[in-house]
Amino acid sequence: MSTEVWSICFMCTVRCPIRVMVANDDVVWIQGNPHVPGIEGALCAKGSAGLALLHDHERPQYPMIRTGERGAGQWRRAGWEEALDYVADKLKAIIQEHGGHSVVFGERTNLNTHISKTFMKAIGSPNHFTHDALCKGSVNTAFRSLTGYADPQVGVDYANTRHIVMYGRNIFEALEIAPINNLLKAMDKGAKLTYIDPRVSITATKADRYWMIRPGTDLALNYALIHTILKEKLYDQDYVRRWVSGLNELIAFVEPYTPEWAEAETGIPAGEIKNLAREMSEVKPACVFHYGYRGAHHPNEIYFRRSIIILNALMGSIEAQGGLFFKKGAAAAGRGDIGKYVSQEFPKINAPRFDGSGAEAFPIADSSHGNPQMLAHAIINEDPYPIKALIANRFEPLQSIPDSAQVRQALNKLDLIVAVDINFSEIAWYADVILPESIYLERADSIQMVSGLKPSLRIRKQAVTPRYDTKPAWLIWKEIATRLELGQYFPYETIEDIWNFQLKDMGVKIEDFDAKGFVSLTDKAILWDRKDGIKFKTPSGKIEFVSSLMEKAGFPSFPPYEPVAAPPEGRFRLLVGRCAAHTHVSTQNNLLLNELVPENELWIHTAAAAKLGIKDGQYVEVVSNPLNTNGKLKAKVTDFIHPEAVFMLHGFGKTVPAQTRCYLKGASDALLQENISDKVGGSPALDETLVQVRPVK
Ligand SMILES: Nc1nc2c(c(=O)[nH]1)N[C@H]1C(S)=C(S)[C@@H](COP(=O)(O)OP(=O)(O)OC[C@H]3O[C@@H](n4cnc5c(=O)[nH]c(N)nc54)[C@H](O)[C@@H]3O)O[C@H]1N2
Ligand SMILES: Nc1nc2c(c(=O)[nH]1)N[C@H]1C(S)=C(S)[C@@H](COP(=O)(O)OP(=O)(O)OC[C@H]3O[C@@H](n4cnc5c(=O)[nH]c(N)nc54)[C@H](O)[C@@H]3O)O[C@H]1N2
Ligand code: SF4
Ligand SMILES: [Mo]
Repeated sequence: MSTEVWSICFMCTVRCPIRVMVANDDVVWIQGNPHVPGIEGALCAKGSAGLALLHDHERPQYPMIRTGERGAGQWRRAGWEEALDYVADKLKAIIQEHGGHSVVFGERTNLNTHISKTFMKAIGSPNHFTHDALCKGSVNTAFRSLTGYADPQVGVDYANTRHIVMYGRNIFEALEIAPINNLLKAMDKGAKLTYIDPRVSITATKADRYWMIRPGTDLALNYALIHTILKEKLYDQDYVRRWVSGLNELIAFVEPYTPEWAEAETGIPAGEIKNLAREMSEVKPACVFHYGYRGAHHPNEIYFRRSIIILNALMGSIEAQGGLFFKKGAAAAGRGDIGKYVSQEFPKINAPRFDGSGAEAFPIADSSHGNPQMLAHAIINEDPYPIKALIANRFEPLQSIPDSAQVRQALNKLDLIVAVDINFSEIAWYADVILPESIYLERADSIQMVSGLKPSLRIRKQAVTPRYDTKPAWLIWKEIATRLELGQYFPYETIEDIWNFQLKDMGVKIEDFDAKGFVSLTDKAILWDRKDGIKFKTPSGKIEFVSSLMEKAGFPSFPPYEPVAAPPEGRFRLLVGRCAAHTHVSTQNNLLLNELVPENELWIHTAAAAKLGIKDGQYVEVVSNPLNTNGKLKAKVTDFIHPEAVFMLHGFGKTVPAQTRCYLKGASDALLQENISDKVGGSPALDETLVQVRPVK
């Protein structure tokens, strides 16, 4: 007999709701939550491989304290009391001597982020950062510059769209279950997909129209689309009149950017560009120019993402059925807010952030997330002050921040590195202390508020007893804080205490989750009235084509387009991305997923490979500059990539021997990438580095 436990998958960050079947304290089956629209029982390969993670012996099984050199892999087993005392004693000394701000805490946003942030506020540090800037910081800034909302507050109505345009949004590989199911249903009903990427991804193969664009030139394409839409009056005139400011400035700006001009820059025929503009106009406002998820390709990213949002505004598709919508939260459903410990009163923190977020380096980037790409610079140069400790919780600075050799060198200057992880990641192996977290199937976490057209709450309950001597992170932070005499900010003992605190103003009880694993806060989709009710949060209350946020900070809304030069002979633009079988840097050692995709390959165009004497399947070496020579990986010689580019999957080239299945397999993109940022939007440009490729004899 098995029992049903409602939970939330965490094999990747999408957090699909799941139904876990448990027998004899073991997981026997995982599927998507059948009651949740869009999920309907479905799970991806990574979600199914949660079983292999649970039973994996190659993950940290107890707290460990380093005994040898950093990264040398010499450890001693510690009990929890000893390991937590060790961390607390070191932190106490560091905070006393250098102040709370000398401690930096990096994490991938998760259900307990409100508790991690509480920990940092309690110790007096402004330096909590998330992965967001590395992911979609420029999309965030672009949205704020136009609408006053950040990108997580915006969603796509895939189910009702009639035409969706995706720029490198490789949704069928870099996947999210509900959006894909909804998009496929819409496509069955006749919705069109236009896909633009220098590489023929799986999404390209499913599209109605595919354009192999010259890398880095999407902005030129969009200016030409806008030019056509304005010239042929293809836009939603009522919507634009009511909701947009700055149309005249846009008209004047795009005047020179004709489709013929864009053809030369992008390689896409002018007639095709005009056709797309007309087709989108025919189905407006039920159409989407997708703003992207992992947004940071090139340094002009902010203007590219703004141009996408401007196209949606012209189509009237912002807050429209089949278009984009603003996600509604508890308040819109007439409920009180979900409780967050971080909303307590804390002593004031006067120190600036370590990463220039919201300050000189990145004046308009979202400082609630920070800019982790500044970590190495800040440590090495003690700019703006010395940093002494890093806590990495579910975050991998040694694979997720460009130029990882520099990051590794910088981290070695620290007095303390603590890793809270479920894997022997590169950062765990380089840390002074590993505090192993129980995996998602072994722990319960804070309740998730899911904003959307129909806001709801979801729950992760504990499915099974931890296989090893591990703990949930929400308990780890409380335990360390208590040792620092800051326990008053963590007024809970159990997960039920946390849940009750979160739900106290919502009119929802824990039992309400029992039947379906989620609680809907409303029956009806909440869309604002397009005539008069859209609540844009810009100073003007409109979509600001000329952005007050940007102009105030001294950034022009419409700088002239800067042409993208082709790489010099013998060099290629290094593009990176994901595959359906892996999550970023987390799953390469998973028994099942490793079998599906054991290493990464280098996609290279047939003609370029021939010139270099490289054959399909042969090992090559990729070099970005003399310092960052990387490991070898196999060449995939193909016509399905633009000749100016090469491509590799992110997350390989790992150097931790304890992960035997992925040890030294493939190459690491982070080692090759230069740390070049979009200074306005806030994200590092992950596809900007130029590399050379050599056959390995
Ligand atoms: N399986 C799986 N799914 C995931 C994730 C995962 O790790 N694994 N992670 C999730 C997360 S956090 C994110 S951010 C999303 C990422 O979702 P995506 O951004 O859709 O995914 P990537 O794989 O990064 O794809 C980037 C694509 O952009 C293309 N590209 C590069 N340069 C250019 C250019 O100049 N123009 C255009 N048009 N295209 C370009 C690349 O060739 C590549 O195909 O995926 C999410 N879903
Ligand atoms: N070079 C390069 N850098 C990139 C990208 C790229 O394509 N190339 N992509 C960018 C993008 S889009 C993103 S979203 C970020 C993602 O960057 P990260 O957040 O660093 O990557 P993840 O693979 O999601 O996971 C990070 C760590 O979390 C651990 N982990 C997984 N589950 C748990 C858990 O339940 N508890 C704890 N405590 N730890 C856990 C994993 O073992 C791993 O060490 O990287 C960005 N940086
Ligand atoms: S997309 Fe897959 S791995 Fe990610 S949460 Fe959903 S089921 Fe899990
Ligand atoms: Mo991401």
